[in-house]
Amino acid sequence: MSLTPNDPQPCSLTRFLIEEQRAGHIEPDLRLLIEVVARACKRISIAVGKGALGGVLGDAGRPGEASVNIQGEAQKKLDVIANDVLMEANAWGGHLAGLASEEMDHSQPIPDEFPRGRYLLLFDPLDGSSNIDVNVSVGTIFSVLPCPRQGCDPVDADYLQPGTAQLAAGYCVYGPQTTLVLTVGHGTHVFTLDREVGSFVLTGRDIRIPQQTAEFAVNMSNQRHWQPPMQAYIGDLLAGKTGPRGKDFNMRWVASMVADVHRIMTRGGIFAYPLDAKCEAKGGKLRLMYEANPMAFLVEQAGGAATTGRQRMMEVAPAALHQRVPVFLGSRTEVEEAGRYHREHDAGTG
Ligand code: AHM
Ligand code: MG
Repeated sequence: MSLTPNDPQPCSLTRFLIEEQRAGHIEPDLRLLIEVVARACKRISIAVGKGALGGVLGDAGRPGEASVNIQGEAQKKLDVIANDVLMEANAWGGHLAGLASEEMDHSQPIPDEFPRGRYLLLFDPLDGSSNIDVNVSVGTIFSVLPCPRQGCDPVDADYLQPGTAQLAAGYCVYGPQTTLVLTVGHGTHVFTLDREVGSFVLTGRDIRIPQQTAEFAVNMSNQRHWQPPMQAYIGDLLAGKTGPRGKDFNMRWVASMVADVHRIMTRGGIFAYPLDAKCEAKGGKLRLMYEANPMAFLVEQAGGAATTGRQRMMEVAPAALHQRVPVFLGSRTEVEEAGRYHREHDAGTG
């Protein structure tokens, strides 16, 4: 076995994080936090992988009385399991001051019996859960913020920081492979779970999203509900080679944001969940704090862009924990192009 600095051993997540700490990119307690979240993701991956054999499929709640979260969405059993796994794993380590989840009405401070840390953790425990029962990829998304008031019980208002304040963000896709994608503000890195060893191994250092793309991801069934700039933008993509864009575009839509974003991380593309007549009153479909912002941080760190169509995502000033926003993210040129349609429409020149 080689112990030289250039040894070709696979780099585990643990080693990667220790090296990030030595490089001054993260504090030791942030390293611990990320390790704990990754460990929780391994447990969720095991639960997801058991499927029907684990009795984990289907709706939460009693038969005929589905349990509903703060978003008014029916919860799946695995939504609840994944939330419990993340809550339990993060309660006692001393690294967090509080946590907030898509599945919980309000944020929760760390219980009094445990030491308080300096960070706030936000997560969507199982994104794309409508796909669980049909064996399509789902995932966990998370975001880490500094706790602005040290030593006291953080409340929802303490979480209302723009995406630019994030110290770390990541997602874990539970698909054919379990893949963790992470940023601490120094590039975006991919780790694949070695199921035999039980450890995440670095398989993509500093990945880059291609600037150009000919692939888009959007729920086309909402087309008639979209606003004019989105109608115009997608209309021009669909027009293909003979249209104003002068090239053919392909469409891919998994309906699991983590899976759609992971494809874009891997080979480029644009993901859009715009405002439509159905979600306009709520401000959008996807949630800013634990879906859009962590994805925006990861995408920007990989050289891509993320906006609301009208504003850089990470500069949106949040007003509520479960706030929703329109989302455009992925290959930089294409996200900028979608923004141009919005600007020209708003200026009356589109
Ligand atoms: P969820 O967090 O309740 O699972 O909802 C988020 C999901 C995203 O993963 C996906 O992009 C979108 O909702 C799909 O919504 P729809 O199929 O309603 O268009
Ligand atoms: Mg979600």
